[in-house]
Amino acid sequence: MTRDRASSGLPATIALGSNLGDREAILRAAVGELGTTGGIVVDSVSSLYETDALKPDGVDLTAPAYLNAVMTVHTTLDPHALLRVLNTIEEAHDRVRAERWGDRTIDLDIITFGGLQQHDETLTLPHPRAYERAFVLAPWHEIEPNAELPGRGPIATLLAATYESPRLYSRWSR
Ligand code: A4P
Ligand code: MG
Repeated sequence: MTRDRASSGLPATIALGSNLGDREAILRAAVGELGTTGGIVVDSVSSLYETDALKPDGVDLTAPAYLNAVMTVHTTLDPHALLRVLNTIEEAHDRVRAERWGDRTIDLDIITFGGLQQHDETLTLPHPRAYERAFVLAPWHEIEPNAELPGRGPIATLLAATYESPRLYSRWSR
């Protein structure tokens, strides 16, 4: 897929997270794998940020810290096909689903897909919890400061309302 052909697709925002294994190597590999997938062109990748693990009961400082990042792409895939690609990459990196928000080698979420707002049993767009998560909003803001989350507004405003402070871990370099 050439850049021109995929650029005729829709923009999407993808969040990456890892708190098990060689977190940085896993996230860098996943970005590479997405970039070589037909129908996807990577536009931009944020720095890596280290963030405290958020569990259903709140921040868990005893759990391994996450590395989080956000990337923007253009894709000619439909949203469910993009989710299947993300799930395949997660499985290739030994993602185990044992508990909700459990520790994981990798999590790949679709944050936005064009301006779509939709919900079915496998996919909710935009991601329903992105609006309140500094570990999504801070890296996204780094690469797209004027972005808006459909139905929620400017991400700069949303980020200012969060309490956590993601720590810059390493800049992205290809
Ligand atoms: N699904 C629905 N919508 C989407 C979407 N937009 N993108 C479905 C991706 N998946 C979507 O996800 C559960 C189901 O969500 C999937 O079957 C998919 O069809 P999962 O990856 O299997 O499990 P999960 O990630 O544990 O569930 P959940 O509720 O999506 O978790 P979240 O909200 O993504 O939170 N703390 C830090 N510091 N950093 C993190 O990155 N991530 C989580 C996961 C918790 N705490 C964290 C972090
Ligand atoms: Mg997920």
